[in-house]
Amino acid sequence: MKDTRSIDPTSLQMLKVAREEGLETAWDRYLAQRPQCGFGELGLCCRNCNMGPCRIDPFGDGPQKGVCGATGDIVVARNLLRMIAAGAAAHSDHGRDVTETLRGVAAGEIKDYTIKDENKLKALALEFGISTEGKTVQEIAGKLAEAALEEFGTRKGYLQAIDRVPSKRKEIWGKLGIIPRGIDREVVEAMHRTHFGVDNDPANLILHGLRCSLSDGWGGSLLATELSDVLFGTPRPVRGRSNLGVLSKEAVNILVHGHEPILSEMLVEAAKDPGLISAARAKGAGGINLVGMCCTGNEILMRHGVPVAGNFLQQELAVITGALEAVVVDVQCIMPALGQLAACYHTKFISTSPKAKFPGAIHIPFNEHNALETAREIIRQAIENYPNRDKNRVFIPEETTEYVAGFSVEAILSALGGTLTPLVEAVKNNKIRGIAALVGCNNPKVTQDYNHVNMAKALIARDVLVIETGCAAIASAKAGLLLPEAAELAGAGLAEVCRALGVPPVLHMGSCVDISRILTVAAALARELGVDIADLPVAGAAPEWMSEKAVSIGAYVVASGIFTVLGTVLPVLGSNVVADLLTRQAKDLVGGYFAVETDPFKAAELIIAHIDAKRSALGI
Ligand code: CUV
Ligand code: SF4
Repeated sequence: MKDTRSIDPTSLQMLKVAREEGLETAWDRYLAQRPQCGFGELGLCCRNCNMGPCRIDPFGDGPQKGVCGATGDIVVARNLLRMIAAGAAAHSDHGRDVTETLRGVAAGEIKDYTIKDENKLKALALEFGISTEGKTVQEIAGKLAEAALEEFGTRKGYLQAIDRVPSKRKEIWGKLGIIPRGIDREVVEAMHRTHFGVDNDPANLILHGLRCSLSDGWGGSLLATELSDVLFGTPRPVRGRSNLGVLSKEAVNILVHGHEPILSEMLVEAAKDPGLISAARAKGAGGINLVGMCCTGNEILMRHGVPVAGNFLQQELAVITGALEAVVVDVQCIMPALGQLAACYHTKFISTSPKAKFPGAIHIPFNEHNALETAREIIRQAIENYPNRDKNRVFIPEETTEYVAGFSVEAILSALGGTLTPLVEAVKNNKIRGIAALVGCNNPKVTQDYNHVNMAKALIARDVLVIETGCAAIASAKAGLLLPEAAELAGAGLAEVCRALGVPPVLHMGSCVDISRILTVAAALARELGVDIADLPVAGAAPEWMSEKAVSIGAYVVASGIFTVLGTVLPVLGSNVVADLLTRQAKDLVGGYFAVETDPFKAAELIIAHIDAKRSALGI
């Protein structure tokens, strides 16, 4: 029987090994959870106070109200707002850590990082109204970091990057009262409103959800991206290799998994240390092989072309190769299962963030102040561990696929010769039909990568330029869609543009926080055309999403005016009111709205229909 858990050949091979070895993975645990709780699936279960837990009967036979009188609509809306708040908090706290690092570097307290992109620093300073004249780079960085930290609790009443959007968009947000006032504030208010006995109006709750998500997209995530570029360099097109085959039989394999480039950048640096490389050789290894996974993988593949071992559902599979000396993690998307699994091998599972500890992990606290030394220590431990590798238990799949990544906004502009005009022209004359942003995770509810890859292929074949981030982009890397040669899979118009520019039809724009790059491009395109973001032939999709961060992303993309297709069902179907708000009324309120479509081919059709409608409304 065909194994439908993944379309990735390496995943399928590793799942076989897992079965032979009697090891469980997320797929097994997912099966064990089935059937999953119907109340939870519909969003109808509430634990917000201790008169509960309460659940609302979706069939109308059982209770229709919680102990407090909350209806299904209220419960669903509150639960959704909490998901958005958690997602926004995760992205924004990442943004805060990057901002704090910039502040420390500027103050001379943090010595292991430098400022790699002075131009970007100055451009951002200008945006924040900081004069650069007569100031040193350190001084500008200090002022910018202060201004950025201020965004988290700003009293000026709106976030700086809101100025990037066309005025029409700002008006829409203003009228609805959803201009985010401060990053932390919106998350705190979401928690307040969902506390017992506060906001019990579904529409009011959802509107605040949009505001909270905007503080992520145009706030926390945006700062994470922009200030990471300042500190670590703005990505440029770079070639690398992807999939589990990037693990080496001979070298010390270190997998870095999680999200913040603060850790991964230093590991990249330390892995080049000649002293450590000879230490690895002294242990009989061929060298040090640092590889990435998930979004931290995206961060270092965007900036350094570091090999990426896989996306979300491959984290356990990487351990099962038996070839990992260490899995090093910081925050987000790290399965707690890794501890027990690593213990079945010689693999050391190393946690580094005070915010994220795991059973079975060795904790090596990483902070910006002793970053390089800690990174070296982590690599040393991995090297020490190399002789413990049981060569008889090593199985590394052979497949690797090359990718070209690194498409920051700046890189796209420079590929276009400095302005967006050629892109706008290509859209106007229908060589490019429109643009679709495919983002988000893997989820064992979906055959791994099946939705990502098939949607991307279906879209490029119809001349839709696809831009990607996160695990979606890694799926495309593995499928060979991030290569300029993939232009042959594109429609004639898109293929012509790709060949002329030497770019792939699917552009990798980075990690999940880098969806802020996508927002920036969308805003700039709208300005160039003199229209609102909602008028653009542009759509979004999260074909295999699983995390609360993805919910926040979906919400800010929709709130920014962009139609978005979800490939797994959002837990809101227990409320017609909330479902209708998200999939219909949102269109009139903010221009963007959600659709749910689990079939990637049908999802692509939805996007194409949307793009075509927007084209004819623009008269192009
Ligand atoms: Ni942040 S959020 S599984 S790593 S994209 Fe990948 Fe991306 Fe989802 Fe996580
Ligand atoms: Fe039940 Fe209302 Fe308490 Fe929720 S807030 S647990 S619905 S009583």
